[in-house]
Amino acid sequence: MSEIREIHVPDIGDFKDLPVIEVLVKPGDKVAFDDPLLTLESDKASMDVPSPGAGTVVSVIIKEGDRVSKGSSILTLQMAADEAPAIQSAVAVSEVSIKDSPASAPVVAKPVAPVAPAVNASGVKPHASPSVRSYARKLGVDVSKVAATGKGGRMLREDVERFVKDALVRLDSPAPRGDQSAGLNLLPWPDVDFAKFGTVEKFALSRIKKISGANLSRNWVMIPHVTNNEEADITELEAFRVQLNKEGGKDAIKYTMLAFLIKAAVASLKAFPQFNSSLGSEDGEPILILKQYYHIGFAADTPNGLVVPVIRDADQKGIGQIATECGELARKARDGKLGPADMTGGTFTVSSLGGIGGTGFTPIINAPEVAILGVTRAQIRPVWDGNGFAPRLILPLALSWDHRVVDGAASARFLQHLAALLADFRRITL
Ligand code: CAO
Repeated sequence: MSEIREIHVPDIGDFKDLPVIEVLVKPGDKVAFDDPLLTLESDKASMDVPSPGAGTVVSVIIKEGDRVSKGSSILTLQMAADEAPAIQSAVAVSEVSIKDSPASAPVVAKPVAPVAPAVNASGVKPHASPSVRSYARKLGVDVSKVAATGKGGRMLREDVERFVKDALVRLDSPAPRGDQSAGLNLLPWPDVDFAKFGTVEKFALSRIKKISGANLSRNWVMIPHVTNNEEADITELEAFRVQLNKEGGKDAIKYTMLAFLIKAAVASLKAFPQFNSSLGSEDGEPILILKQYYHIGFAADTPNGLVVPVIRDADQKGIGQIATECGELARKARDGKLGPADMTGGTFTVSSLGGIGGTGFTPIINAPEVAILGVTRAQIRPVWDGNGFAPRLILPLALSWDHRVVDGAASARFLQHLAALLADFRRITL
């Protein structure tokens, strides 16, 4: 025996006429008790309305953009007869909780962008549709541990799949790269209602920011980073670059400092091959994989976030070709047109903030690479030449390196070598 029941918005405290920002179910979906049916947004937080019972959605009455208050019709649900009492108890629960705290469960509030683990650590339910929850249940995945990357922090089927894949990779990864979960046992992320302290605006993170953020966090936490600093006198090199650009005709190449840096980085990697490597493992033993190719990534700032396109076989290319390819890849990056092939296989990265400014920074290693060169703005400085001070153009360099693979002495030598090449580019031919 089953019966069809109309489900209504429960008591949502003092809130009235709240906009529906997302409907999470469609006719035919099976929902369990407490699965979220729709998301409402108040001026303080967004909140999920949970299902008061288990059943199959027959029809959805509400749509995105509608405004609702207590008692508004949401949908009709076909329920087993013995589910009917659950409806009453669920509404009763929501009334109590809402009165206690208008921004908490069971109408689940999300005052901050809900990247799932951080939010869940603070006790807020993950934001996933019934079908995603049921998929996760089928795979034995605890949704509270899955990082959500969908619109508005919603959990996608792909998030569950990524979680499973990562878990399998962790199982397969033996000791050298350590405990992949890092076992940090950290405090939960502070769950602050910022709107309590002043006006705020909320924005979803771009796809690039979500992906690069997750990668940067892992790299920062798992790699023992050290950064060495050095200065290169690029007075002559800059004069040469300016001269080359002056000589060029209408369709001439624009020689950039970045292209010279990539070429000099390749020569330094050849002299110090451990900087062009990755950690790996074979038969359960840690190994170092030295690469005999030189694919150099460069950080490119785009309106949607940071990306790292890769110049392939930079050792086999002239500075003009490198400059041209960097220009093309940077344009593609800004237009959001980089494909996976443009961004994979890098062996070392150059991150140049020289065109923007700064005197130094600590770049984060782009794993599985083991080092990254950070460059900031060159400035004219008085440099003692033995007789007096001469104005010289000095370029600050920062090299972050993985202390599991290289050490401070090697890094200081690498930077000295690089600085010497930049100071006198003829050395690159030696
Ligand atoms: N010192 C002084 N001036 C510099 C310089 C330096 N180190 N590097 C570049 N400049 C100058 C250039 O000469 C250029 O001037 P001209 O047009 O007169 O020649 C001007 O700054 C602009 O350069 P640019 O930054 O547009 O070009 P680029 O080739 O140096 O850099 C790119 C290209 C893609 C690296 C850059 O656009 C970019 O995205 N940089 C940001 C990278 C980043 O975000 N890194 C941080 C990662 S960690 O979050």
